Amino acid sequence: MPLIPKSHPRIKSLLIREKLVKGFDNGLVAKEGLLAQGRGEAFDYLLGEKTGRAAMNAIKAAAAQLLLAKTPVISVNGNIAALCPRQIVRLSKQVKAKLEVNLFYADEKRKRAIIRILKKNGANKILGSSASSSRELSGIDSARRIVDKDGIFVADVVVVPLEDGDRTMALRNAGKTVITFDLNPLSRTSHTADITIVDNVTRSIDLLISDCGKLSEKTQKDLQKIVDNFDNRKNLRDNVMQIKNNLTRRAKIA
Ligand code: PTJ
Repeated sequence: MPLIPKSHPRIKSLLIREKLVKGFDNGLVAKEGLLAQGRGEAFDYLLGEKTGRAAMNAIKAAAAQLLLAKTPVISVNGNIAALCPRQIVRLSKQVKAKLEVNLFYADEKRKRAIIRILKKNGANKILGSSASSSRELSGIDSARRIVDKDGIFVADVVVVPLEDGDRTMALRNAGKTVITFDLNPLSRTSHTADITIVDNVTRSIDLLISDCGKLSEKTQKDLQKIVDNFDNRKNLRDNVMQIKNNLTRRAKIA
């Protein structure tokens, strides 16, 4: 008998949680990563556990921005490696983005496990493990400041899923365009990034891959128009309204 019956009404959420627990057991996820997942789950619940219109708009803008990028990099942490390694590798190939492992809770053993899982899912080269090519981002004290000279250090666009506010700010200050996935529309990261996808990364990563495919035939001018028409502040407000409307509806039926 499986521990989580298929008939459970919250099966999807419980299976995502299982991925994190398995990722922790396999040395990919930091202990704190389990807590981050819990925080994300709470916001996901308030958002209605679906990809809303605001998130769809952010996904489209992110796809356009990635297709316009010259030197894009996807930053991979423990939670992402556990939740969606196959999709992250697929996205990197689709938009020719480099992959770089960058951890908040620095741990060489965990970094090696993350590199292994990315390779198992088809990645050829993963940056972030060579001491000789490391450089420091200024403006942050955490281990996230250590980046690769051929990756995040020279990137024009950086995708930082489940990020902390300090590095998002440091990346912005270094002149980079930042795309993030963050279920919390109130977080510092959400407000500091150029494009914030307020959605569970496990849902929106496939939609981002799909939008990158759909937009790949567009001209640079058309792609730039999509990016220019996107307003992150407004999009975050729309996400907060989505939560407010959900709560209002629930308050009526509670
Ligand atoms: O592997 P490491 O050492 O780099 O550490 C990674 C974590 C995630 C532990 C680290 O970056 C961290 O402490 O993150 P936070 O600040 O706890 O979480 C970042 C944001 O991610 C929070 O606002 C959460 O709501 C959000 N979040 C959590 N799970 C998801 C999520 N957003 C989208 N999809 C999720 N599945």
